[in-house]
Amino acid sequence: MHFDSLWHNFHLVTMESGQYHPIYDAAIAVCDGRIAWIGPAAESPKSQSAEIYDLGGGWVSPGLIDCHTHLVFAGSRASEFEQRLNGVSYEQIAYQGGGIVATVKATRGAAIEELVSSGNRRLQHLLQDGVTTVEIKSGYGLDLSTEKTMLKAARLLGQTLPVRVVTTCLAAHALPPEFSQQADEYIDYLCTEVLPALAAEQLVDAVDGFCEGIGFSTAQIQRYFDAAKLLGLPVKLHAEQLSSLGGSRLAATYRALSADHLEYVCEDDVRAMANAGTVAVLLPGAFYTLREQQQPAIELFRHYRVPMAIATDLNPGTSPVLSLRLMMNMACTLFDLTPEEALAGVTIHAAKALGLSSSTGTLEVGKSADFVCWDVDSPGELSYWVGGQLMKQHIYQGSLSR
Ligand code: DI6
Ligand code: FE
Repeated sequence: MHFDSLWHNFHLVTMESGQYHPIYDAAIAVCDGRIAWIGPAAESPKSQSAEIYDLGGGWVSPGLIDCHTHLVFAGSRASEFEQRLNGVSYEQIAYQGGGIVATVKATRGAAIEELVSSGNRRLQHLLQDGVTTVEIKSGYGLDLSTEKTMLKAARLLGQTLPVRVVTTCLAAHALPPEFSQQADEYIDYLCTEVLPALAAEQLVDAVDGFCEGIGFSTAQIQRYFDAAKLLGLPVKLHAEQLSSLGGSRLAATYRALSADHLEYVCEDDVRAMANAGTVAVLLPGAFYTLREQQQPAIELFRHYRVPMAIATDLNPGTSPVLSLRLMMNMACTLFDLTPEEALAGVTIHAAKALGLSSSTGTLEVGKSADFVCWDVDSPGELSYWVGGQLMKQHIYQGSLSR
């Protein structure tokens, strides 16, 4: 059997079918960046020419997948956090030009190099925490040229760092000032100009919107999704975050990859998601930052077998989160997921939420050799420890990155 490298001296979890499926004293053989063989080290294949890597103990998991981030943006909203905790109200902050509008303004004024370098700094934190695949959304440009720049910045990050970057166009995120009071006209502009132009340059892997009272209505999202469908692009949706509008049900009718947030989801929504194979993406960082009280309906997702993914939602307003492992912990503590469900949520189910089930998310022969070796004595510790640096080695497409 031919292979390029053989990795050994660890236990591993494959996460096949969303369960640990542990293999003790395991080994992985890699050929052309993919897993060529996996099993107990005692049975591992031999090759004269292969490079041998001893990982020095610990547990190996599939590389983690952060399937929902807004990590490309300019400016900072840290001062708003300080202001709010010093008693300044949201309304006053918005009146002073703060909030999402502030990020749009800063992002429109930024050169692509600036977006790449600040995005790079944030992405480094995720990599330190075991991420080998990340989704990055646009949505702070809200005009064709800036949305394009954001997506190009995201693609550049994927070309320079040891991580697979999946891009999402989130042009229906908020209403830009030049379309004030004209949400329908803005949606027309997205459908006729923005989406076709971005798709033509192959900058978009999926299309996302913000379906909310303070975002866009289901009727507006429907038109936007129709335009995405015509271009052959898969969709996903920020839905049921602050109120129950039926966005997740609508997304399911488009066979959406995922519906995200979902604190206010109802049983009909969950049933529709189950029938469509739509993944529920849980974002405990936004739940925590907003001090939300309403919990997503975990029991319903379990009952209808809707796969649950977990992501950071890394964004400057509602989720300034730089650790996916912290989100696993919060999903357990705040939403009652088990550590095994939490790990499935950042591996196999997150891969499904990105349409990448055939290439990553589990440790199986034929999949990309994306894996992480952790300094832990059991896989449940990945959800147990709060903070700290547990990653020992990061392997992306069969190469050791750190
Ligand atoms: N939901 C949110 O809570 C954020 N975006 C979204 O779709 C807000 C993003 C921000 O405040 O910058
Ligand atoms: Fe988001």
